[in-house]
Amino acid sequence: MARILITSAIPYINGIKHLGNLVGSQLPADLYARYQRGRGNEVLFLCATDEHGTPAELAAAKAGKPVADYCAEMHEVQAGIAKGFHLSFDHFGRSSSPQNHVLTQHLAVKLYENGLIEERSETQMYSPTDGRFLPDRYIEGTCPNCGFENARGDQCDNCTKQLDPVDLINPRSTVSGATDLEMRETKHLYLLQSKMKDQLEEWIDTREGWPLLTTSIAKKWLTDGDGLQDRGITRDLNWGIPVQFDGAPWSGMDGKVFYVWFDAPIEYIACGKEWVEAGKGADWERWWRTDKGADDVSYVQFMGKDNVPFHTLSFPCTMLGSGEPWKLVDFIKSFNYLNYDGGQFSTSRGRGVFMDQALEILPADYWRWWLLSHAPESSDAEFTWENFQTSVNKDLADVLGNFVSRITKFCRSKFGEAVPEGGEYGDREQTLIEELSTRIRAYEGHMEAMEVRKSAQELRAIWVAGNEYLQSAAPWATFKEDPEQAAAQVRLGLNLIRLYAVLSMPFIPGAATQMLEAMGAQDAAWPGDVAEALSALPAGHVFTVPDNLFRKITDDEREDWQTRFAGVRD
Ligand code: B3M
Ligand code: ZN
Repeated sequence: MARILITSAIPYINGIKHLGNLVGSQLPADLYARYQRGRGNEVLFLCATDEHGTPAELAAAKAGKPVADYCAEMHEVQAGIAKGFHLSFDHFGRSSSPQNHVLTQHLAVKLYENGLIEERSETQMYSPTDGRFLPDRYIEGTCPNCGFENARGDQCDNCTKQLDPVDLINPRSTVSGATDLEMRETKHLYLLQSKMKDQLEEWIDTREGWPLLTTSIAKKWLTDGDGLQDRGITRDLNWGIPVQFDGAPWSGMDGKVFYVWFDAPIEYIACGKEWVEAGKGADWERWWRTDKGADDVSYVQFMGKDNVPFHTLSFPCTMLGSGEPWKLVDFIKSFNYLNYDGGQFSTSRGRGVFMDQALEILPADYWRWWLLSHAPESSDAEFTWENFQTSVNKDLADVLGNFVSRITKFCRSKFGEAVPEGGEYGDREQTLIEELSTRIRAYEGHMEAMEVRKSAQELRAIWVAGNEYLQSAAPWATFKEDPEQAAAQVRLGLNLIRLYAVLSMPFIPGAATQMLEAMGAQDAAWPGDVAEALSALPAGHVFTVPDNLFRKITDDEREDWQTRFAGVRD
C-alpha cells in the first residue's frame, strides 16, 4: 500500500472563490485523493485558508470587523462550501493557527542560523498619525503618470503603471487619511534565495517527469535577468505571524509580521500538526519528516500556474535551507486559467459563478463533472453556459443517468427489486467485458498520471459502452422470447451500476454514493478482474430504484443564469 500526501494551494481568506479558482487546485486535488483512496492507498489530503497579508486586513476593515473575527468567520464559510462540493480534505486548517506560528518562527531561526536570512535597512513611508510604517497598498495619492487621484502605492489602477509610494503626489494614509507621511529608516528580513540558486537548480533538474508548464516557469525565475532574487520576507502589518518573538536572534522588529507567501506554504506542514491535534490522525511527522518515515511518501501538490514560482523556488528554499529533513514535493500539477463566457472571472466585479452561487443552483456533481472534464490543462479553458448545458444533459443525464434509470426500472417491472438469476453471460457480454477491461486500465493510467481531461473522457467512454450494450442487448425485446437471457442481461446491467459507482466516485461522489446505496452494495473495492467485478451482486441481491440521478438544464434556465452571472455582485 503506497502512502500519498496531497496538498492543494490554500485559498485566500478574503471572500468566496469562483469556479476558476476551484478547478485550478482544490477540485483536481480532490479527484486524485479520492482515486488514490479508491485504489486502497493511504492518503493524507490537506488544505487550509491563507489568512495573512494586506488583502485579509483590508477585507476585514471593509466588513467592519476585527481581522481575527473576520478570518474565523470566513474560514467557517469556506469550510462549509468545501463540504458542499464534497472536497474530501483530511483536514482543512488555517495558516493563522498556533501550529503555523511556531513552525514559521522555527524555520526562520534555522534559516538565519544557516546564513540564509539577513537584516537589511531601507527607507519606507511612516505615518506618525497612525504610529506605523505603511505597506504600499496602504498609501494612496495622485498618479504622476496620468493624474488619477486614487492611485495606490504599488500601482495606478487607471493607467496600470507600476509605482513606488515615493512617486505619488500628495500621498495619504488609507488607514486614517493622514497626509503628514515621511520617509523613515527601518529594517526588514531578507531570504537569501540567490545563495540557494545552485542547490535549487540541481533539485529541479533531478525531478522526474515534471510537466513542462511547471519546470519552464521555475527555470525562467532561476535564470532570467540577474537570476534568482533575494526576497523581503517581513511586512509592516499587525495581523500575521510576529517577526519579533522570544528567542528570536534579531531585535527591533516589533510591529512586523512575516510576509504571507513565507508562512502560507509552511501551513501545509503545520496543517498536518493541526490534523493530529484535532484528534483526526496519530502522527504527522511520518508524512513530513524523512527521518521519521516520510521517505517512502509520494508528495503531490496542486495549484494554478501563478503559484508555481513559490512552490518550485521559495518554499523549497525554505525547506532545503533549514538543513532539516523535511519531505519535499515529488510532483507539482499546475493548471492554466479558466475564463468565463468570453472574458475573465472577476472577483471585484462579480463576473462569473462563485462557489456558493454554484451550489445554490445545482448539485456539486454537475459542476465537478463539467469543471474536471474541461480542466485547463494544456491551455486556458473557457466556461460557457451552452457548453455546460450540453455536458450535463448529454454526459450525465442521457448517458449515465438514463442507463441507471432504464435498467433498474425494467428489472423492477419484470423481475422485482432483486437481481434476477438468468443464464450465463454470452458473446455480447464477453465483448463488453473485454472493452471495459481495456478502458478501465486506460482510465487508471490517466488518473495515475493526473491527466484530468483524459481521465474524464475515458470514464465517459466506459459509461457509453454500457449504454450501447443495453441498446443492442435490448432486454425488453429479449424478454418476450427468452426471459432467461433477459434476466442475465439485467443482472449484468445492475452489476454495471455498482461498477460505475466505484469508477465514478472520484468525479461525482454524490451520484456515485446514491448508486451504491440503491444497489445495496457493501463492496466498493476497485475492480481488478472485470468479469469478477460484474458478478459482485449475486442473484437474489436486493436493490432499490434510485431517484433520478441527474436532471436536465432547460434553455430558459441557461439564459436566466447567463444574465444573472454577467457581472456586478452586491
Ligand atoms: N493563497 C494564492 C492563491 O490562492 C495563495 C496560494 C497559497 S499556496 C501556499 O492562488
Ligand atoms: Zn496613472
